[in-house]
Amino acid sequence: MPMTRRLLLLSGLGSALNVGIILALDRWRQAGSLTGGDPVGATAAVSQAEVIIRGFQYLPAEVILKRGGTVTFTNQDSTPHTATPLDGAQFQGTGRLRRNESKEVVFGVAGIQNYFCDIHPSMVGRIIVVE
Ligand SMILES: [Cu+2]
Repeated sequence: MPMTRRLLLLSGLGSALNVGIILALDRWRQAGSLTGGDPVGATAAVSQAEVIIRGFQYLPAEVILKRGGTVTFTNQDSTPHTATPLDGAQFQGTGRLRRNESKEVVFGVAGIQNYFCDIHPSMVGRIIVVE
């Protein structure tokens, strides 16, 4: 039955293409927004991370952290900045960091913890806390 076989082949190709597209999208998303490793999952998660504040930006703007891990925020700008919980994020903000000041913050709650600078609200970042 050549016709059936061809249909099966086509539908097989279709799903292979779909998988390819999904993988490509994941890679694209990863390249655009994440620091590296798997887009989700504990393999990419670290227990300690550094976020540098420089040029009115959080570098990196996104960190994948194990629950209970710590992030050290350091301000390298001459202007003061903060990392303040946004959208109900659950962690203790840094308060005002002056030039070359650092603050270590513990992230004890899993989930996407968004933050911003309450002096310059267009500055935003996020810590993705995983189990
Ligand atoms: Cu700021």
